[in-house]
Amino acid sequence: MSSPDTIVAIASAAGRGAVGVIRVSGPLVPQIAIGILGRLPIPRQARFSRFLDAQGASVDEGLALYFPAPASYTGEHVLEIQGHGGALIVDMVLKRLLELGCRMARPGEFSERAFLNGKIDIAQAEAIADLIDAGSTAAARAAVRSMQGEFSARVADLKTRITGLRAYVEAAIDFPDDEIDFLSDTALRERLAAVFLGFESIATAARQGALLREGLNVVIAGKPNAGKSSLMNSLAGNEVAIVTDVPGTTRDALRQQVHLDGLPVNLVDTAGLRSAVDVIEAEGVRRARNEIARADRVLYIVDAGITGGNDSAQWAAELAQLPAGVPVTLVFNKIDLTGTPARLDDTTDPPRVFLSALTGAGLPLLRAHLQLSAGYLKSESGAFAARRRHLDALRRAGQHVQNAADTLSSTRAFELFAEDLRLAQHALGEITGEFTSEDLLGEIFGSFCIGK
Ligand SMILES: Nc1nc2c(ncn2[C@@H]2O[C@H](COP(=O)(O)OP(=O)(O)OP(=O)(O)O)[C@@H](O)[C@H]2O)c(=O)[nH]1
Ligand SMILES: [Mg+2]
Repeated sequence: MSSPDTIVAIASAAGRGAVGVIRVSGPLVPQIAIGILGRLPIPRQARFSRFLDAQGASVDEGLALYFPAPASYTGEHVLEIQGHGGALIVDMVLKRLLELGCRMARPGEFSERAFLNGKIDIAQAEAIADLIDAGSTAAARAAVRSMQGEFSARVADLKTRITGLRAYVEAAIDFPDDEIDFLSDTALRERLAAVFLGFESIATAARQGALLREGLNVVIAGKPNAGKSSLMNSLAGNEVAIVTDVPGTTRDALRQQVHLDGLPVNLVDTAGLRSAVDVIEAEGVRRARNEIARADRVLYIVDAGITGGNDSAQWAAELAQLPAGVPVTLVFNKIDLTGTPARLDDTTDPPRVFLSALTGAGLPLLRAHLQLSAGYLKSESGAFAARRRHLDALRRAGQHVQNAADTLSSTRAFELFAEDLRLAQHALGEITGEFTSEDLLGEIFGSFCIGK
């Protein structure tokens, strides 16, 4: 295998700053350090140095830090140079480093090398990016937990338990004469129960983390004039959307993020659904339908001032028009006109909320309902910075374990049981990156900032 390139990137933010940080990683680092500093710094000690050009004249001066492999972020030799933060001066130092044999790093390439050298797993790498992008303190705390490997350790623990279960059953397959009756085997059932329990607790924490990271996408939809924009404004706490009594006021999909006790909710107000009167509105309705199809939850607004909330014939037909599989909450708005009290009924399908966007009555009920239906726990203790990719892998792994359990109780086909467990392990391995495609790696690291 050929040795990797030595890569360089500006690690501090672009533009003017007090300090400009440049990072170099790769096999050429020792000779590059001598080239630019005149000597190799003592490992892991900050040293004041001049940064020299090809003629030996100072370009800038500052601190230099040398981390010999493998005790560095990337696992390779790393040199970090901290000079003055002017755009031009940082660029001059960078040019010198390129002359000395580095090439510019791609986004996330330092972290990718850390992954390839076994310093971090994929879930940790993703958490680093999530930490940098965190939009709230709760999300940042969840990212730190994942970055420090708590999420990966829990996944690994689950995998170990499944391995144990597999070994237990495979031993029985190898010795068929021993006639073990698995159905009455309490040790086996206890192991299986422990695996299910492990899935449950990790999935709760991961779902929580994904919610903190990505937020809940809530689309407000319904007939023109139902009060969608009014609801958007009262949830957002300011006049984001234009409200008029003219049906068809909203055309574009309007976005606003709000936080419900730390839960980020991405609200989308949409054009009223009807046969549009002109091409602009028709485009608005098309966009509204697109948003609805992608929503985590649709708030379908019905004007209770017209229907009183009782005319189910009307909105039942409208609901049937929505794409199947998107969770819906029916919101009866304008209860100030009907005199009905604010109310939440989540025993019905879909659940119903009676409120007034105008007076604000019932809004706390709607907020609580959104948190609850998303599975959000107000205390974010133990959440991981999970992504949908992780939730998806957890769900598939859990399904395989469920299949395995079903097989065991119905057919006693141990080979199938063991195979399902193997598939579960494989799905879990996708989270930490044991089984990853080039494409996935490109996608994950490509979204990093340069220099990370
Ligand atoms: N009395 C009362 N009027 C409301 C309430 N909510 C909205 N309205 C009124 O209903 C009319 C339509 O409100 P909008 O919020 O613009 O309705 P919309 O669903 O966004 O309408 P389009 O954008 O045209 O689809 C306005 O005159 C609002 O003032 C409410 O809770 N009570
Ligand atoms: Mg509107």
